[in-house]
Amino acid sequence: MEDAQELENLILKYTAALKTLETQISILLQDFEHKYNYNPVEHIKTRIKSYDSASKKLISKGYDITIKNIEAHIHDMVGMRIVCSFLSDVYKIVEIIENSDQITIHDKKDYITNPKDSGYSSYHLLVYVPVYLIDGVNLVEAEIQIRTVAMDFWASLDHKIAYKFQGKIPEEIKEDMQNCAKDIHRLDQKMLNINNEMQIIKDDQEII
Ligand code: 0O2
Repeated sequence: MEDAQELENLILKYTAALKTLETQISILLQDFEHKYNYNPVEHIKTRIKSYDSASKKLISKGYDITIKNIEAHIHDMVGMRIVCSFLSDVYKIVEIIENSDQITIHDKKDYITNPKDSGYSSYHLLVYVPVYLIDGVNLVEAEIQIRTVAMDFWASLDHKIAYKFQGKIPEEIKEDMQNCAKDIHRLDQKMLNINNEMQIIKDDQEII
């Protein structure tokens, strides 16, 4: 019973953290769009990790399933995914969040410069979100994944094809997925270059 109460308290904290993060990010992005007349974001998804998924992750990390272990060892209970248009937008968004006084970054994982062995590519920020409850301020961990639409396409399909599979994945399938990830990276570079070229053309032809 005590555990059920503890879990409810934790979920309340995570829900509050997610709402706070959504508000903070949305204000930062609105301000950016207003100042630079440019919206780097295609879409944003948020979620609180389910108890089942957190339990599986604890087991895979070698921990017992307890509320304390969820708090201590699952760093992405609160998750936000920002999907943007171009490669350069990923770094723009990282910079916007880095410059925000309200969100404290405690770790960064640049899986774009250094993709994971699977081919997975994305930029992760691990942040603390301040949540004000009646007993005071709590710093709640959250993970922000920032990636292009192309990276999101690969990651979403990989989630279904291979990532969650608990058996042995044949080497040729792993290689196929890595090659798809390389193709995705090439496409991202190409689309960025095309956009940069078009930007020059648009600037030249801008009617004053
Ligand atoms: P789900 O179901 O997407 O939430 P650590 O933070 O170091 O304790 P963690 O959390 O494994 O350990 O860190 P990591 O490796 O940075 O991965 C965090 C999340 O990135 C994963 O969360 C996935 O969402 C995503 N991810 C990482 N590697 C891959 C991959 O190879 N393929 C895909 N599709 N996604 C990946 P979860 O909880 O594992 O999964």
